[in-house]
Amino acid sequence: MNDHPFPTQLIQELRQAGHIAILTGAGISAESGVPTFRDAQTGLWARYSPEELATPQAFRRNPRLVWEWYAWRRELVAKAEPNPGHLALAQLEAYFTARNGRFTLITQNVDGLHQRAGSQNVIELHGNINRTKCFEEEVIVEAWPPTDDVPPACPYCGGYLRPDVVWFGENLPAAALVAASTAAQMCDVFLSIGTSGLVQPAASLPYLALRHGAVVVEINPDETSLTAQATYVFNGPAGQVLPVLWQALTLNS
Ligand code: BJW
Repeated sequence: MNDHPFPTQLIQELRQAGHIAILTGAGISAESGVPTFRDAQTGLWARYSPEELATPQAFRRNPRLVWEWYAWRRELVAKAEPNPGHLALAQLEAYFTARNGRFTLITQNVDGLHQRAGSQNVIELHGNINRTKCFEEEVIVEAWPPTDDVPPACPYCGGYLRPDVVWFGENLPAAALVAASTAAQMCDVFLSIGTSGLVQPAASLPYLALRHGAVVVEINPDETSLTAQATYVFNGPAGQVLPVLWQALTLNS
């Protein structure tokens, strides 16, 4: 008898997989204290929705407001620690790569917590909040002279600086999107973890995997549009489900 909640068939499919692809969203960082996007926001930012702040139009309209929203989030992320869900994914990567399997971790998150947990092969679809670029020329800017200007000015062209993240209406980094789509098409098992599946093109990746014959697993306490189509669904927080999945996988293997 199993002392874990996972079907034996799923454990076998995972053990036999040559390539595992994972898509994560804000839900995996929720247990680290990083608020998700579509939950009510708190405090100073309760009046705004991400759709009103995470666009180039919002930045043009009020660059100070948008810069300060990201400065607040950058601080929050700096204080956050990877949780057992992030750590279990890093362990899974080590487990599969040690067996010559391929493991592709695709994240929509900009918080860098997967890398801090030890994950090596991370595709960041929506950029990283800890990098800064020029709003005008899009070049990455590592440092700028101390200033009271908010946002600070680009030291090369004088334009505004902005976070190196992907806003609504902007293209995703081309190489990241190609790598993510290829992984979705090539993998044997695809895990969709902690994402509402509302934002394209990331939301299409599990369906691409399904169309190419992969086993698709969803881990999320809430239902999403993927739930009805996923091969296996685990309704629970990633920080609880993933460590148990890792244990089940490595038991007697
Ligand atoms: C837990 C949990 C726990 C809670 N454990 N789970 C096709 C059709 C319609 C529209 C479009 C389309 N193609 C493109 C678009 C336009 C647009 C789009 O998708 N709009 C939709 C809103 C309809 N997409 C774009 O503009 C993209 N660009 C693009 O496609 O360029 C070409 C193009 C442009 C225009 C037209 C056509 C083509 C860019 C998208 C950029 C998204 N950027 C953001 C902000 C990043 C920077 C920042 O962080 O500020 O990315 S928006 C925000 O949403 C962020 C996230 O990565 C993304 C996804 O959110 P996520 O991760 O799913 O979070 P939530 O909060 O929604 O869900 C959390 C989930 O966790 C929930 O389900 C909870 O239940 C769960 N959960 N606790 C596990 N403990």
